[in-house]
Amino acid sequence: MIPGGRALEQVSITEPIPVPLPGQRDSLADLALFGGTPAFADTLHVGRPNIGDRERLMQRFNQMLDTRWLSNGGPFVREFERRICELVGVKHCVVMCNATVALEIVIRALGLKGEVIVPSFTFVATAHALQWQKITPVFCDIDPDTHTLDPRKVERMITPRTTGILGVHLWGRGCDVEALASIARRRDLRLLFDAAHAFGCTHNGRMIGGFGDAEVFSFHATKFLNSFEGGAVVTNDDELARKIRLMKNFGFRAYDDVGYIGINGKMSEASAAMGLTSLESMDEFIAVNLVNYHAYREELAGLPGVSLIGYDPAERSSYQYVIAEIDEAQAGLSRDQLMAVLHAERVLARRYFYPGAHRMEPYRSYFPNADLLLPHTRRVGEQVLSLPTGTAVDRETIARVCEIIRFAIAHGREIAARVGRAAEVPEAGDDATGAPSPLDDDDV
Ligand code: T4K
Repeated sequence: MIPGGRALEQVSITEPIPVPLPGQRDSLADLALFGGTPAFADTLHVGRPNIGDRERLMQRFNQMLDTRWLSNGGPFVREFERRICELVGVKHCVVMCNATVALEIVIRALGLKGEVIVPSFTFVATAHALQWQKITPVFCDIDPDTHTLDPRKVERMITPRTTGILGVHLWGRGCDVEALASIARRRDLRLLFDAAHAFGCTHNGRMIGGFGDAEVFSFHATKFLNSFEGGAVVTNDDELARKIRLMKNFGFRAYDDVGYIGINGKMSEASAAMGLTSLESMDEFIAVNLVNYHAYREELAGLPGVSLIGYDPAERSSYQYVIAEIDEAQAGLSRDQLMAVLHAERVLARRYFYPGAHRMEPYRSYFPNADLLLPHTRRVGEQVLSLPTGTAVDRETIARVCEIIRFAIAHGREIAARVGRAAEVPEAGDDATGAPSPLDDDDV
């Protein structure tokens, strides 16, 4: 229950149920990695969806079925777009089936081609949205403190083929928007932001969504505010919004009249119903995330080699990610070794965004030497660990997760010596997910 808030979905019995670690934790044998009983009976995931008012959602579903309006810009889609415009303070919002397609469409609508400068330290969809259209993602290093594009390095990556900059507001913290806007202005480039992590967040007091030529949100199930699958382009550019609206609907200008090539990027009414219902609980989701974030801070305070990324209290944030950075020299064990410990205990902490898009195919083959220009991407990618939060995680669960982390750090060097560097991260149980299937398409 959130202080002062409406009751959210109770954690169901299928959610992780903590069971006590057996015995004293001063023995390494108590760790599941070395044969002990896992701390959790069921896997604890990063990215468990937040579910708002279930009754209200069912009402909307019934209304949708009664009216038989299921897609193609129905009333829930229009209302969702209106509510996002109000919240973000932008003129236009076009909701879509997911953020990846939204990125692809806005990239095309902006006329980007040739090369676009983008961080490698992001979810691979950011790069794919370019490469899918045969635009070269030019991977630029990040600022190690903010984890977002380093504008000084962006400037150095510009070539005569560059048409745009695609910044990513990671973890809900804005990029250096002002510096990137100044570069884009001076060098006559388009400026676009992947704001998949930044819905409801501010940068220098202004809502993220109104920067650059356009910004793209994600409402994927794992985002703090979800529409099952979903995304949105927000912009203050009338002409761009008009174009995007047509492009996401096959290019139809009117019945039987197609103006140019388009695709099916539409959001369904069911998704919009979920999005609207989630919006109504947004403040509660954020309140839970904030409580969780502070609980992690408190539990991990003073631990050598473990720091949580911070948020400026003057900014609004969704606090949807709890990101720990593990400094091996101080912690005694590496991020991957700590993750192996956690996974064995069924805490499925994630290495977002390891190893960096440039070390995934096809980019690894296209740019085999990109690593040389991305030292901070590499280091941060090897240190960052995303910890479970959201409404499926309570204070007691966080205390137990942190207890494992504290124990692992206290025995860092011993664990490291036993596990070794090449240790495989064990599967977190039969419900573990996320192993991508190998690429079989070398066409893009
Ligand atoms: N740009 C950025 C910066 C992004 O982070 C993303 C998406 C995008 C663009 C593209 O947005 P979309 O096109 O997706 O709208 C997940 C999400 O699939 C992805 O949307 C998200 N970023 C990324 C950060 O995380 P994985 O590979 O971690 O997914 P997966 O299946 O491992 O799920 C994460 C955890 O959540 C799992 O441990 C299980 C749990 N889960 C997941 C789902 C879907 C649930 O408990 N219930 C669920 O329904 O990518």
